[in-house]
Amino acid sequence: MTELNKIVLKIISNGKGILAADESNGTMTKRLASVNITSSPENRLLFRETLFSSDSMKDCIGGVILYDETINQKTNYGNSIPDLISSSGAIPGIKVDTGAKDLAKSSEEKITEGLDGLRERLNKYYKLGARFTKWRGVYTISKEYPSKLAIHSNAHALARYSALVQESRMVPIVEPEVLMDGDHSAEICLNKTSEVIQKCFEELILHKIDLSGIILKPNMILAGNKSKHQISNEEVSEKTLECLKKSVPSEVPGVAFLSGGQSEIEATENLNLINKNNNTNFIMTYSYGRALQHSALRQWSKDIKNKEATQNTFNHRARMCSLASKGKWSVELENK
Ligand code: 5MM
Repeated sequence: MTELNKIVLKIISNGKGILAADESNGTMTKRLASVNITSSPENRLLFRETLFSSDSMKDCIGGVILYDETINQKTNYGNSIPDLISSSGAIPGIKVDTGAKDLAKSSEEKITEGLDGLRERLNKYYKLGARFTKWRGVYTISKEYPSKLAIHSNAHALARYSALVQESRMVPIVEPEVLMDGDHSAEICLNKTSEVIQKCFEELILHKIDLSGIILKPNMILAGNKSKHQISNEEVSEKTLECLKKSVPSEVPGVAFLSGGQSEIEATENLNLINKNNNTNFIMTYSYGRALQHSALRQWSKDIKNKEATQNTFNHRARMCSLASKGKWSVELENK
């Protein structure tokens, strides 16, 4: 077993998943504004350290993805954020892309940037304690999109990023996110997501990536959020499994889904069914941002000093996701 593969398994095995707390300041400002809290470095830190010191971190969270500001912050108790995360047994990770920008010659689509100077930034993050990283490519579905150009150029960037990360002895999370925005059918989402993931692996293989040392972070297969033809949770799990079976090489140890705008319950229930029906060798778990933090953020906004109430809310959500990653979640447990 390689060092990279060991890191992967530590993050995603045994009912653990990833807390995606890597919102850039712009996104975090929107999240905080939605609950009437001012977005300051102090408030962003307070919310995040409240989550990172929760009990469920030990059993349910194998890795936390951080944003540059957070990985450099010290907690209100004086230790560093990576040390706080490591003290629960979880691994600190870092978002290293610098965002999705307009794609030249197809300006309604996006290309993720951040390759310039990446090797140097990775060395710095390794010294701060990071052992895995994240890079997200974003794709939209419409009549003409995603274009071949967007599919190819984002896959190329994800592969170049992954090579630099593995060279720096860290695990790359490869996140191609096909957005749920639109009125497309689930069948179109299945076809487009499969095409996107297959191109990513073509490029990853070309760039000599050790596939046992990556985590794939894809979207689930859903109908567009404006489609009149929504599918059942059972169908989401079947189509998601179909997509991954035909698109992901067997050397990949596991998949950690993004929630992508699903509600907390939807994201939990769909993951649960994926695991119940899992007929692959891949570990299937979560790397949720909104679907782990939404209720906790609302609770926190009621009284930002009430650590216990926020942690209770977060613990429940993390425990439900952990059960789902083993196919053991139920409505009864959810409502207990
Ligand atoms: C936490 O949000 C991340 C996006 O941050 P920016 O847009 O501010 O860069 C995002 O990449 C996230 O990690 C994944 O999309 C998963 O989050 P969700 O909320 O979709 O589970």
